[in-house]
Order: sequence, then C-alpha cells, then structure tokens
Amino acid sequence: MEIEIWTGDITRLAVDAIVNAANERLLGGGGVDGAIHRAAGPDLLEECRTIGGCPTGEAVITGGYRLPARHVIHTVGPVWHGGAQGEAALLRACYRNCMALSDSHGLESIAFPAISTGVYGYPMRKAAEIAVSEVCAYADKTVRRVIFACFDEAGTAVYSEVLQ
Ligand code: AR6
Repeated sequence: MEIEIWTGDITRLAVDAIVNAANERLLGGGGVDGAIHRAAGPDLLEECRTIGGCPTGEAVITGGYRLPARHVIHTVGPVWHGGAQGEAALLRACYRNCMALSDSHGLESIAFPAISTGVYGYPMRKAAEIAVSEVCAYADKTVRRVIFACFDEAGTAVYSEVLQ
C-alpha cells in the first residue's frame, strides 16, 4: 500500500473515495464537511438524509456527485474532552471502519482529512499517530493508495514526522 501526504483542499482529489469528517446527523456542517457538501452539490445532502445519521466511530458511504471523487465515506470522529473519555478508541474505529468500507466496495484509493482535529479539538499530533498506525495496520485487500490530505503546512509537517 502506498501512503502519501498531500496539502490542500480534499474536495479536489480524484480518488475512489474522500473521507468526510461529519457529525452524527450527517446533514452537513462547517470545516471539511461544509466544503465537501458545497463541492458535491445538493444531491449529496439528499442521499445523506435517506441514511438518517451515523454514530461516532462508525462510517457510511455515499456517491460523490459533482466531486471528482467517486464516493464520499462519512465518518464521525470523537469530540476531544481531554483524552480520558475513549477518544482514541473512537478515532481508531473511524479509520478502521473507513478502510473496511473501502475494502467491501472494492475501492483502490482513499483520501483522509485529519478527522476530529478542527472543531472537535483533537490534538493534531495524537490524531496523526492514530491515523497512520490504524491505516498501516489494516490488512486491506483492495486499497492500494492512501492519501492524508492536510489542510495546511503545519498539518503536513506533523504527518511527515509521524510517518517517518
Ligand atoms: N480539505 C482538507 N482538510 C480540511 C478542509 C478541506 N477542504 N477543511 C478543513 N480541513 P473539521 P472535525 C481540515 O472541523 O474536527 C463540522 O462542522 C481542518 O483543518 O472539518 O472532525 C462537522 O459537521 C482540520 O484539520 O472536522 C462536525 O460538526 C480537519 O480538516 C464537525 O465539524 C478536521 O476539521 C467535525 O469536526
């Protein structure tokens, strides 16, 4: 499996799936969620409404609509409350469940944002360690290419350190 770090807006990536850092209602929001819904267009929200929500740590898949990506995998990261409330296990579950969904849909390329590290307040370094270790540990049958999409250079620097 090839792992890359990329800096920029995840909605521009032409991959089999981009991951959305959503909330449990799946009805859009700010941050990367807002950017994905704006770029995909209203049909994405329509499909999300039919799903009816997603518990924290789990993931669901939809079409990509107007995005260059074929699919969106929506996962709900934990809100950071200091680290003693099961946040790490929930964030691990997000990455694992996204990989498992890619696998079961035969997807070969997937791009992740830094789930939970924006509005939800998860410390970037701790989150990047989980992202990298969970993706590397997943014995995926189909995914050949994983991109960690960092929104800025600071995030890119953290991921580079962790990957090394
Ligand atoms: N491309 C790549 N990364 C991005 C983009 C983008 N276009 N925009 C932001 N990021 P956040 P969360 C980075 O807040 O912490 C929403 O309202 C950002 O710099 O989007 O999981 C949802 O509806 C940060 O590193 O997600 C939820 O209510 C990372 O993406 C809530 O926010 C995640 O930041 C989820 O919070």
